[in-house]
Amino acid sequence: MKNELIALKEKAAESVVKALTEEELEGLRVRYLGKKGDLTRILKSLGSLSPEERPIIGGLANEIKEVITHSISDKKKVLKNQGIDKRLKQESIDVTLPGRQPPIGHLHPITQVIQEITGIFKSLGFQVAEGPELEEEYYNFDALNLPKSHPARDEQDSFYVSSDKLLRTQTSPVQIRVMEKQKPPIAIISPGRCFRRDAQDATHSHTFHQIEGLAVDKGITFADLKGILHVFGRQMFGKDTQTRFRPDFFPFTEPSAEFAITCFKCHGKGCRVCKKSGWIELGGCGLVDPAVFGFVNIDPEIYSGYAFGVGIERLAMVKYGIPDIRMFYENDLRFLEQF
Ligand code: 2NL
Repeated sequence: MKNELIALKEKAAESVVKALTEEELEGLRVRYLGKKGDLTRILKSLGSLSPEERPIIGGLANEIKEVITHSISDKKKVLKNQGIDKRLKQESIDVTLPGRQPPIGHLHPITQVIQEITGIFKSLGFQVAEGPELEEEYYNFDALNLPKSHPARDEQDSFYVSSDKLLRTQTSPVQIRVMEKQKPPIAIISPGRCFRRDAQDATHSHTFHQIEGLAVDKGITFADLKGILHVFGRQMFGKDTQTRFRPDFFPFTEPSAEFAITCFKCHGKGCRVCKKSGWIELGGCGLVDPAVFGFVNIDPEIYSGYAFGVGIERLAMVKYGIPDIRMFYENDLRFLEQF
C-alpha cells in the first residue's frame, strides 16, 4: 500500500506539471482528492490494515494529500497569473498613441460666406443689424416705397401669414427699423434669411439669404457707394478685381445700378464661371430714394445715403462652382463636408 501511495504521488505530480489549464487542474483535484478520488479510496481502506501499519500509512497518505493539494493550488495560481499576463499583453493600451479625433462639424457654407462678407464690412466701420424674419407689410413694402398697388406685393410672390404679416422678401426692413430708431450717421450691414414664393429650380429657392448694406450721412454720394463696393470686391475676390456699375431700377433707390466684378477665375478674359462675359453680377445698389427717407423722418435735404443688396447663395455658387442652389439645403454631408 505504501508503494501504491508513492506511485500515486508521483503520477499526480507529473499530471500537475503537464496540466495547461485551470480546468485540467480541477479535473486532477477531483480525480485524486475528490469524494470518489484515488487517495480518498486509500484513506477509506485504512481500516483493513493492522494497528501497527495504520498510523504509518495513514500519516503518509495525509502527507501526500497535503502535497497534491498544494501542488494543484500552486499551479492554479501560476496559470491564473499567466492568463492575466497574457491578457495584459493583449489588452495593453499604448499611452503614446495619438488620441482618436472625434468628428467635429463646421459652419454651413452659407454661414461661412455671410461671416466673410460681414467681416469685411465690419473692418470698414459697418455694424451688423438683424431683424425679424416674420415682418410687417409696412416694413417689408410700404416704407421701401413699394405701395399697395406694386406688383412685387402680390400674394403669389410672398408668403403671407395674415393680411399684414409676411415672411420678409429681403432684409431691407431691418434697415428701415434701424433708420426709424437711429439718427445718421448710419453704416450697417444686415445679413439674413429671406423668403419668396418662387418655383424651385437650380437657381431659385423659396428660402434664401441676402445681405444688405446701408450708409446714411451728410454728403454721401454715388462715388462713396462705388468706392465701398470696389473695396469689398477686392477684399473678397482679390486685389486685381475691378467693379462695374450699370443702370438699373429699384423702387427704393434713385439712381439705381446693378454691380458686377471681373471674374475671379479668368480675370475678365471669359470662362465657364462668368459664362464667357468676363463679369460676375453680384447684386443691386443705388442712392436711397428720398421717398424712403420720408417714411423714417430723415430729412433728404440734409442727408443722403446709399444701399446695396447681394444674394448670398448666388455669390457662394460662383465662388465654389456649385451648380444647383438646392444643394445648400439638402443636408447631404458629402456636399457639406467639402467646405
Ligand atoms: C439686389 C438688390 C438692393 C437695396 C437693396 C435698400 C434698402 C433701403 C433703402 C434703399 Cl432701407 N435700398 N436696399 C438697394 C438696392 C438694391 O438689392 O439685387 N439684391 C439681391
